Formats: sequence, C-alpha cells, structure tokens
Amino acid sequence: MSVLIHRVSLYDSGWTKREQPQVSHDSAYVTHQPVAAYSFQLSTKTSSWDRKPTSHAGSVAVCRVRPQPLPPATVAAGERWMQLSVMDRSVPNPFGNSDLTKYWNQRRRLFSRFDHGVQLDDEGWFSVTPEQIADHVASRLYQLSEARPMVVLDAFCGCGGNAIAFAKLPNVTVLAVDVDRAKLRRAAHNAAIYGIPPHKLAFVECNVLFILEHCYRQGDFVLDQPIATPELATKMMAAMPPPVATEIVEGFSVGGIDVLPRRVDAVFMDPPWGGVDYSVFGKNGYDLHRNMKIRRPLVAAPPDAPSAGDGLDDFFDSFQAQTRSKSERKAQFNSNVDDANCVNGAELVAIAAAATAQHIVIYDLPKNVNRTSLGNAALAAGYRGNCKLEEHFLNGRLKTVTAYMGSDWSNLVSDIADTSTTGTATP
Ligand code: MGP
Ligand code: SAH
Repeated sequence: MSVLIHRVSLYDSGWTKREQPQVSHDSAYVTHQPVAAYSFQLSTKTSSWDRKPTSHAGSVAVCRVRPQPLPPATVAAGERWMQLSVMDRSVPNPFGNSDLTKYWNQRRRLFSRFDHGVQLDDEGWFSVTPEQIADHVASRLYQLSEARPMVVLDAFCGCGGNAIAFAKLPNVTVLAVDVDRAKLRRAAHNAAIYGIPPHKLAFVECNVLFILEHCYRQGDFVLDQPIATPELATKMMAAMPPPVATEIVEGFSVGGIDVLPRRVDAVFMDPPWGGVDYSVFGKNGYDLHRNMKIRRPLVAAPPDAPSAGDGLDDFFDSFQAQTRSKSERKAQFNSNVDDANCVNGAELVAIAAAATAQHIVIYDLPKNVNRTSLGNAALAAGYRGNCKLEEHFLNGRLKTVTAYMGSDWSNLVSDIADTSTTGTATP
C-alpha cells in the first residue's frame, strides 16, 4: 500500500484587475451557478449576520472571477491591479467567544455566501470545510464517477459545507447524515442559500455507524434483508435508532432512516477529529487508530436507567481554556470518549469500505494525519495498491487533507516519483 501525496493549490485571495466589471452582488447569487472561484466587491449593504446595517467599508460580498495568486509579471499600460483578501477583520466577532474570532474572520472563506445568512454553530465554525476545498473535493468525486448519476452519503454532514458542494454537481444526489438535528436544520438552510434543488439533498438524523454497519453492504440497502445470525440480529436491534419525526426545512426533508435510498455509490467522511486541539500531535502526528474516536449508537437503556443524553454535547465542546499545557491537551484529547463504545479512525475506513459499491470512500482528515496510519487503515480495510492523499493548500497554507480510496491511482505513480513526494505506507 502506498499513500500518494498530491499537492492541490487553491486560492481565495489574490490579485484582480481593478476595472473588472462589477456585478451587483445579488445577481451574483441568483444565478445559482456552482461557485468555482471568488472575487470580491466592496459593499455597504447590510451584513446578513444580524441584518443590521453596517458601515464597514471592508465588508465584502463574494463570488466572481478567480483572483490570481500574483499580479502578472507585465502589466499593460493603464491596467490597475488590486490585492483582495477573503479575510475580513473589519467587523468584530459578534459571539463574544474569542476562540471563534479566527473562524469569524474567514467566514467568507467557509461560505462565499456567508452574507446571505449562513448559519453555523460552535462546532460548525471550526469544522466546516472551506468552500474552495469542498468544491475541489466534490469535483474529484465527479471525476471518479465519470459523470454517471451517483448517490453520495455524506456521513458527517454538520452544517453542510461538503454536502452542499456535492449537491452542486449535476447527476449527484446527496444523503447527508448527522447525529445532531439542529446542525441538519442549519445545513438545510445553508443549502437553500446556495439554491440546491431539494430533490438533490436529503438530511437524515442518525448515528452514521448504524447506517454504515447495518443498512448497506457493497452499496446495496440491506436493512430489510434477512440477517445471517441471531447474534447479528440482536446487535442490529440494540443499535436501531428510535424513530424520529420528519420535517421540511426550506424545502429539504430532515428526518430518519426511512428515506434511505436503495443504493449508495460513494461515502464521504469528514468526522469530528476531536476538536481544535488535534494540532498538539505535531506534524504527521495524528494517528487514526489512537487519536480519532467516533461514538457508536447508544444501546437502548433499560426503562428505569438514568438518561444518558446523547453524550455528544461535551464531546464536541472543544473551545476549552487554552491555558492548559501542550502535554495536558495531549493527555486530555478525546479522553472523555469511552474507548469501549467507539470506533477509531482506522476502523471507520473498513466500515465505510464494506458499505459502499466499489469501495469509493473519500476521507477528510487533519493536515497532520500520520500518513502511515492512513496507509495501514486502508490496508486493513482490504484496499490494495495506492491511496491518494491530496493536501489542500489555500493561498499557500496547508489547511486540510483528503484521502481518496477505491481507485488504484497508478496513473499518478510516475508523476509523483518524478517529484519524490511519495510517502510509502507499509504494513
Ligand atoms: P484549524 O486547524 O482549526 O484552522 O482547521 P487553521 O486555519 O488550519 O489553523 P492554523 O491556526 O493552523 O492556521 C482547519 C480546517 O480543518 C477547518 O477550517 C475545518 O475545515 C477543518 N477542521 C478543523 N477541526 C478542528 C475539525 C474537526 O474537528 N472536524 C472536522 N471534520 N474538520 C475540522
Ligand atoms: N463536513 C462538515 C463538517 C462535519 S463536522 C461541513 O463541512 O460542514 C463533524 C460532524 O459529525 C458534526 O456535525 C457531528 O455532529 C457529526 N457526528 C459526530 N459523530 C457522528 C456519528 N456517529 N454519526 C453521525 N454524525 C456524527
């Protein structure tokens, strides 16, 4: 098993010609075209965050022509170029939580249509995939699908960054799962802002491990099939989620597993990494086996047992005081998750691979994920050959990485050998 590292350079800040035709930012949105790139316009219109008028001249709206990372070497006479940044520090973070400021300042990087009323919660702020990266990952899936109609299961939808990017693609429909209904409602609201047609995206409130382990085998829906052994049947019944209500949010269905399609073609996973402290493990130090923990569905408690809640609130509240030392943060990382009732990031690969047709699994990971732990996870899941890992550099800075499994990528081997960037993951 080799992990082929591939650098992807994306830009959402850069240089643009000053006399670029200016299009009113409202019309920029009503086109509902996939947002392939950004440019910026100064706007003194209302900030959609609180719908109060803002006088900050630096408050910009987004979505036009791709800026260049550098101005051209030769500038024609009369041409004027200006530098644009997606960052906007001119409006103070309205949340009062200083840990959010870094994400607030890059809100239009997370969603170029942020000013149209995008909604995020605390975990959403630090977890959502920046739009440029989400769009890029979606375009890779599109290449894999060879433009055939496809159903993608977004296993950890959150507030919808990736689900929206997949749903922008023609011929792709998305089933977006999360344990947290409040996040799914936000995701539906955000999808409406991007003009996603409701028939392309459905939201399911469920622990995705139940769906991956019990509802799909090699891409086919099997929940209604006979179960091989009584033990498996007992396991399945214990993990079966309680029925949940279906509601329509801005045209999108948000409900339970009753809407699962007969087939899924690919699984996309952007799980919780354990919060913002993932960086304490240092470069290449985040081990999928040791450091990532995904909670299993709670097994139904006896009727008189005290309520355990969903157990997820404290788990995701990673905005803790940063006064802890690095070693304390390392020791406490994911320490509140019961190892006995979770799967780790390596096991998750195997579970997803077994559920999907052709084992197409796309896995968003922290930039410091240990490449060997990824290779070992892929090998243990039954993959052979190569796994591609794309490193997303946004304006030259590494943000996230994405692993693509289910294809051999042998066409990449010679390219990569040329540039000596191959990381080999041997079992
Ligand atoms: P970051 O490390 O918090 O920011 O997350 P950045 O800008 O790289 O920080 P810096 O201080 O090192 O410059 C970078 C990106 O990773 C976020 O925008 C999210 O897309 C993603 N991300 C971060 N976290 C903590 C999570 C997480 O727990 N789960 C998921 N799924 N994505 C995350
Ligand atoms: N890709 C998303 C961010 C995902 S963050 C975006 O771009 O917006 C990870 C999400 O996983 C969180 O919303 C969390 O509620 C959800 N989650 C955590 N454990 C889960 C589980 N076992 N099943 C389904 N969702 C889960």
